[in-house]
Amino acid sequence: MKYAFPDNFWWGSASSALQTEGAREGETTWDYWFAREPNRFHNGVGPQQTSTFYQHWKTDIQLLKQLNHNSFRTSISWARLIPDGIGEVNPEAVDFYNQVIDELNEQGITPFMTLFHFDMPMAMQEIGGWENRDVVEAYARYAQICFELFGDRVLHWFTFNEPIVPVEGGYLYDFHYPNVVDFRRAATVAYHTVLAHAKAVQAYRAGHYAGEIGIVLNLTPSYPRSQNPADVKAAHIADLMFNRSFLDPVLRGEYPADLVALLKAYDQLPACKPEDSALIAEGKIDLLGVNYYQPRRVKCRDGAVNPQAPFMPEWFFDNYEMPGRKMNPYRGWEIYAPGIYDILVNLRDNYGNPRCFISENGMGVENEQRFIENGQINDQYRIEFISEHLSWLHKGISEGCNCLGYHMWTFIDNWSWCNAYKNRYGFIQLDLKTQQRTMKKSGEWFAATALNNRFEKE
Ligand code: BGP
Repeated sequence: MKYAFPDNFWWGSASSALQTEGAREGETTWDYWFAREPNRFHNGVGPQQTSTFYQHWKTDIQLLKQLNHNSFRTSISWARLIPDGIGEVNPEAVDFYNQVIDELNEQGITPFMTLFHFDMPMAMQEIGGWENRDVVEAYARYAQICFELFGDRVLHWFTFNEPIVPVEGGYLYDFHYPNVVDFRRAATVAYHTVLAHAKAVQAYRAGHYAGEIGIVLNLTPSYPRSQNPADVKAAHIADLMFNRSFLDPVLRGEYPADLVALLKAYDQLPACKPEDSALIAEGKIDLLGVNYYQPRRVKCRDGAVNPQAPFMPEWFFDNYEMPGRKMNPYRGWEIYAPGIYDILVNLRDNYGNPRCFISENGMGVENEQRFIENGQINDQYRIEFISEHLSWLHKGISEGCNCLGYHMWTFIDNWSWCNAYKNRYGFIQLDLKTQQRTMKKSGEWFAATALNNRFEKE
């Protein structure tokens, strides 16, 4: 089968500031947490040990070129640009981002910029992070500064990357700082993130910049175990909590009524101000980035809830291990390529078919050295993973879905939060000690696919 993609389809990859750049003046929650609990990080490797993009940005952009990228997403580090979150702008950071943006543009690689990719300045966390509305204001100022500094040359902005993840990690499931387990605080963090997003969109519109603004969401389609109404209801609630809690505000300008009713019934709603709903309505986006890694499979709960246990999303469903599911054992995530199509169809049918693109998709694999042949990692599994997902994406486009591109996570193996360098995702292998970069087989495959704007698969 031949799969050809529309003209000007975006081929590229995504990364983030904290995961690639290396140390900076402004401390983030990650630096702070790592200094106190290094054991939380795989092999005790912290956010200082990255793929050194701060030093090697120029040659790394050459590698993007070799991969035939026409677009590339990274993020601006709030803590690098404004070390204490709210005060002076660091001129060295301005120079750095100017150089990166200019070089990308010169090389014909369209820069896509995220404003917040899990990297809260520690000074902002010290005053409560997203629980504090002052941090929402500080973020809005930071966003405005970025638009003013770089908005003439960056035409695709994203307010947040996967904003549900800091909510889950930091306030429900203990895999991000500040390691709180408290649903109401989690809901407050999510709510204030949506307000911060809307304020950034408002500022962008007010500035009449030339480009467009959106958000990147990790959408995990919720599949019920069966069509039994109890299973269907469980999947619906999981969808409300993990997808629609952000998807509806940014595309429809309001929260789903049944999500609000559910949280109200359990006394978990965050404090709202009367003017918030008008602001949220102004946060509607131009472009949606979809990160897709895995589906969510759920069933109704088998047992009763322990009334002493903290209120959790899992009060309403159990996770379901579907027999025969295909797993990525290293990351523990199911691989299910049709999910990408289901997401696009849902956007087409229920959200007015917004402009969107796949902003992350990928496969983290441990110990890839064992696949080295003649000095190169032969990651056939990654080529299969990508081509499977691309074939479903192609089907979505052929049925009218407004999907404009495909970005992989990621271009060079990078630091992955608590997993550090356990699982590798890159098109390019990184030797952490020597910082040597070597293209993997998948990099060559992707470069050819991007160049031809098509690929073939049996
Ligand atoms: C996404 C994040 C990325 C990246 C990727 C891989 O959720 O946007 O920052 O890290 O997942 O996941 P992980 O690093 O957890 O294996």
